[in-house]
Amino acid sequence: MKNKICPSMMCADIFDLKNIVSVFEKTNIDYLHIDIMDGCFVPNYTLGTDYCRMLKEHTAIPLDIHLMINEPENKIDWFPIDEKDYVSVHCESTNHLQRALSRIKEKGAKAMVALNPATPLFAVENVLDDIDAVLIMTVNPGYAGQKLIPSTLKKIKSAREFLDSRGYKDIEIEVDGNVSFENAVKMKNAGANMFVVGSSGIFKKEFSLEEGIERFRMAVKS
Ligand code: S6P
Ligand code: MG
Repeated sequence: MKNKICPSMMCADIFDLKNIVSVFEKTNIDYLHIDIMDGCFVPNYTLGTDYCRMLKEHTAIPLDIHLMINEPENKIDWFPIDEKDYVSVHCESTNHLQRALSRIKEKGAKAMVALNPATPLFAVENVLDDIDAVLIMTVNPGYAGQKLIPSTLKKIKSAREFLDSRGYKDIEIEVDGNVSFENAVKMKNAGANMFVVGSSGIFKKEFSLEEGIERFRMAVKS
């Protein structure tokens, strides 16, 4: 499965956004990962619907919208999404997971279920026909700059085996949280192919964004 790089836009300097997005275009970044938080499902606020709209108007890079909000099924329409985009919903955030996923599909976008570190894999068992990817959170959602929860590496491996054994080899696995160069290699070996890269990956003072992307690509290259 193709490795995909999804920079976490909450880690991008908002005052330098134009340049950053232009680097992403030149380096063929796969998705822009946008964290949407509501202060209820997670204890923070980050980016919002207008931010998504502005990015969508400015660039053709597809969006990877990570909804960390309660009752996402009632809010899918708020986002500017089409068939190129991914939207993930947390199974812990709704009593109506299948409804949320089918609303994403109705808009033509790709649907992903996100799992908190403590949530078992079988939470996705009954929606495998409704999804294109599973997002394994490797930290508890809410903040950038956290440390990897080691047990999540095993969970990525189990997720790949779980999906393959049920005949869903095409369902992708995204990882989010402390995806450093070093951790990304372990995550990739465990079965992940979509990498959310933030402050511990490509956004560092020690090297340029271009260099960070190049180094990341080299790290996860088979
Ligand atoms: C966390 C959020 C993530 C972070 C990303 C930051 O709730 O979903 O997308 O923005 O993990 O990356 P890092 O390298 O600082 O952990
Ligand atoms: Mg995220």
